[in-house]
Amino acid sequence: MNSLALINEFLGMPPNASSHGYQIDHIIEFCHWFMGALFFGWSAFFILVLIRFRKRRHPVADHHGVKSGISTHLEFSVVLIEAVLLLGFAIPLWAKRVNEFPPIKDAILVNVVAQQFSFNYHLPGPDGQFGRRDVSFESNSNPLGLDPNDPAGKDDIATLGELHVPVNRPVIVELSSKDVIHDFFLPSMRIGADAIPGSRIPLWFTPIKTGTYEVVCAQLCGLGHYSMKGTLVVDTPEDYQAWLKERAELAGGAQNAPPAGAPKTENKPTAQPENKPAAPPPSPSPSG
Ligand SMILES: [Cu+2]
Repeated sequence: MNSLALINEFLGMPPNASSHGYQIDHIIEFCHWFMGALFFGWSAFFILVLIRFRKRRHPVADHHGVKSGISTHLEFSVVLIEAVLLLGFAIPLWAKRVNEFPPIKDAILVNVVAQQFSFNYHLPGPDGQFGRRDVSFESNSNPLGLDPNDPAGKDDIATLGELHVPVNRPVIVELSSKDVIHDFFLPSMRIGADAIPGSRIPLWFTPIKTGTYEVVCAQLCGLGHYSMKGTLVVDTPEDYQAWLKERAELAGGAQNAPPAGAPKTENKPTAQPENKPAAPPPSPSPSG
């Protein structure tokens, strides 16, 4: 990190830990310095105007104002430059990042299912196949709604609150929600997306540093929103295999039993959604 980038750290951004995060940090760093320059520029102009057009020097107002067209040309140029930046650079770069996914065979696939107020993680297990999920199977002991009759789901791994991924491998996440709009946000990975009920939203990132990182919900999703935090652990490949093995063993002996991830997570989910009405039903009130 160069010294110019210290402005991001000073303003509270956690250090980047993903392969694409440096590009995001550069643009944020540029914006911070640019906004700083604009702030000083406009402040100086404001002070200049206060002095130049003070009442003592101009006791009577001038009702004709500026005659030259220079401000119109300037404004038009600013609009043109901003349109080029947005349409020529920002949108194509964003589209590239959002549309071009890494090959699935190299990636770790995870389904993230958000609910009030925790994140469930669903991994395909050794067979590489996700088991079928259906809302009719959802219960406190089966928060993902895994179909117990689907053979592809027998070895699936389900955890709550804590996800492990190996370092230097792309992670492709498919995001969904069981109740309201949440947002799966990984500040250190410089990635996040809204989890919208009824939608499956893909996102991807490649962690490049081992460690333990915060996962937060970035949409105000209810009373327990503040507690909707999780952990992302980026492991070495060996540690990741050990974790997978441990989870697979737990899952193998735990069909129709409590979810594998429940006992060992750091954050405590406050409640399962079944027990917690999201909002009181609207009651008809007499009018007049
Ligand atoms: Cu949330």
